[in-house]
Amino acid sequence: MSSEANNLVRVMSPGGSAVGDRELSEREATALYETMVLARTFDEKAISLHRQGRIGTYAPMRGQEAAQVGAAAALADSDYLFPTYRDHAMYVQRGIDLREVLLHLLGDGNYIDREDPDGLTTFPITIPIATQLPHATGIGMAAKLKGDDVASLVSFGDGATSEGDFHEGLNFAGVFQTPTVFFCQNNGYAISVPRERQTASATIAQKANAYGFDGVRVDGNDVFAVHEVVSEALEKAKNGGGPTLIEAVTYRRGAHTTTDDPTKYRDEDEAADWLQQDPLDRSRTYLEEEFGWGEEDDEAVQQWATEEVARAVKAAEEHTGFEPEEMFEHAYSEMPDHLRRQRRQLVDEPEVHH
Ligand SMILES: Cc1ncc(C[n+]2csc(CCOP(=O)(O)OP(=O)(O)O)c2C)c(N)n1
Ligand SMILES: [Mg+2]
Repeated sequence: MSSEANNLVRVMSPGGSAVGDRELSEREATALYETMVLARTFDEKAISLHRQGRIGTYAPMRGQEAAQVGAAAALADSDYLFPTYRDHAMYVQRGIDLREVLLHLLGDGNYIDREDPDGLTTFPITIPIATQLPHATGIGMAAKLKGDDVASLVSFGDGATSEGDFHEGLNFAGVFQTPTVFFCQNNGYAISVPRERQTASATIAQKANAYGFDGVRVDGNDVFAVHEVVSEALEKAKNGGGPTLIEAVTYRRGAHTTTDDPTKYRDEDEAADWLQQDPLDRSRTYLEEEFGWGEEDDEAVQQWATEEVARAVKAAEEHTGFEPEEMFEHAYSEMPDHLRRQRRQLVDEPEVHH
């Protein structure tokens, strides 16, 4: 069965720039674009900081800004977000200080608000693939039992759909109708493995059929379309309609991480084709046509983004407060004995353990 023949799979705006049923205001549309510019500026800076040896390995998101910003912008502050190691644009949209994101890349911290860890709604990144899916289902289940008017959104890649945790997360969500949005960024690759080698399914969205809920396939380089379908899925989840699987079709323009070389396994023409679908170019064209957006507007946004990123880098590099024993915090409400012991050893004998 092809994706188009599957009536649970809806293809939004292939190649176009649909805004969906509800028109976004000029302010809303511009804000999405501005956030994408900030995210890309951060991405470029992070790559050069890695090249200079100032941060550790970094996973670039160039090309995926629309998917990440569009999805995160649809969330209410009280909704839960479970991102991956590539989702820095989601953090940007969520209003997490870029200094905090950089501190993590410097080896200090995990974006958890130290003042208010109990108020956590934006979770730290997960590097083990797909482990965050059952978490998002579980927290959705808890919200449902408590009667809270919130949903959870979990982001993951095409490669994550081959993991057992993907099945467990979606199966449980379908059976218990949890208010969870499964947001897959199909960026064409899992490191060097192309999407065609990942699954024999025609689409990722159609996998939702097997779990008894809706799958939606959306143009992941159209920030407005992504925002629209994620908003609909969140609304449905909060109204008791259960989970949705969204496949945002996009492309990882850069390397898997700063330690990867995609020229070893990827065709240059393919990347050139996707360049025509650049999410920033597309939404800028929309702003130009709809709202008379001009070159000066764009320069002002770029300047703001450059300054914001420079401020964050300076603040992060000035930070000297790293306490190694903090790695034991935030995992348990009551720290288990074995961790208490390890923490004490680290504090008492730093010369042995640091
Ligand atoms: C459980 C687990 N297995 C393997 C890895 C190694 N690994 C890191 S990234 C990655 C590919 C993931 O691809 P995808 O889900 O498509 O996400 P993308 O990197 O494209 O954003 C793999 C296999 C891992 N981190 N965790
Ligand atoms: Mg991928």
